[in-house]
Amino acid sequence: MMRASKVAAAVLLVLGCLNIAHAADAPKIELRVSDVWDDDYPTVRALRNMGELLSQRTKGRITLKVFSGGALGSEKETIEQVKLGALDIIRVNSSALNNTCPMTVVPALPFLFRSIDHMHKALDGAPGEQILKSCEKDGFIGLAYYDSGARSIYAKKPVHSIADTKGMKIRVQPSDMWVSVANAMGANATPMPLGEVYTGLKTGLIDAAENNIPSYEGAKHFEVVKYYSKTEHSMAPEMVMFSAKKWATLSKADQALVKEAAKSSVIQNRKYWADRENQSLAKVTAAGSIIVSDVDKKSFQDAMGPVYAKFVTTDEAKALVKAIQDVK
Ligand code: GTR
Repeated sequence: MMRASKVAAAVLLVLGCLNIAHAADAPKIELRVSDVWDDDYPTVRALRNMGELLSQRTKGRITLKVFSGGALGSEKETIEQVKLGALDIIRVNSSALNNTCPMTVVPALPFLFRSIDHMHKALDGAPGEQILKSCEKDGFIGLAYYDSGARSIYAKKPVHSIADTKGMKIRVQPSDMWVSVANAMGANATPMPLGEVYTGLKTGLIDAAENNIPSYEGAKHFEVVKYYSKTEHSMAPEMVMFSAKKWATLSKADQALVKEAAKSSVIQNRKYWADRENQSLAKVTAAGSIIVSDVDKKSFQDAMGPVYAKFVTTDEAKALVKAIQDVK
């Protein structure tokens, strides 16, 4: 017995050494990730956490290089790079993927989620996984969702009901679904990248935009338009997506490490997000922004039928919408 266990221990020791030697020999992997936001934004902070965790768990073998502030291009441009395998990871809003991975339309749909809590439950559960998985055929391995709160309209005038958005030139994200949302509001949709919105508002090319408070603040749009009206028409989440081309070159064990690190950064992201929402609100109100809470949301919600009719057409999309609505 003694002898057998000694032999087993010796075998384990040798195997262990081989394993360490293997890990030490394995080539270092530097993954590049892009985000349009600056270093202090909740999404970028969470990506850094993901990177720290990866390098801790691999003793520096896998690292994450974060390109913040849109250094590698707009969301549309970096989505293309990831598809081609020229860039490893992107953190973009789900809406930016709408035209590329059709199922990402669902979590961006107007008035789909009843609350932030409902959104978290749906995305943490089976519907969220299904959407991430659906993008594989389009060239992306979905890793995680980050928070993005609720999106509302901001303009030079208050918006109390859908009557106020009639004829407004609203900037939307480059997504056919979003053009349809603005049209359903009676507005003229102007799709453009985030980086052009400040000038667009300043020059009058557009009258309005829509986003969450941290984006309204972070992109300095509050300096140009003062009325932020809480239409809360969408809770389109942020998504962290890995290039399927690059993914195929990683070992199964490394794939699992990357997935785990991304998932665990979600927890930090939610804390950063809650803090940032408060800070951004304080900053914009101190600068003179007026938050309009007296909004007839129902007038907007009632007008969204055509959006659902146009974009929730397949059995898969219909079932997904229902599965999300059924999440308690
Ligand atoms: C923000 C999001 C960005 C970008 C932006 C936009 O909320 O964090 O990734 O998609 O919205 O409206 O373009």
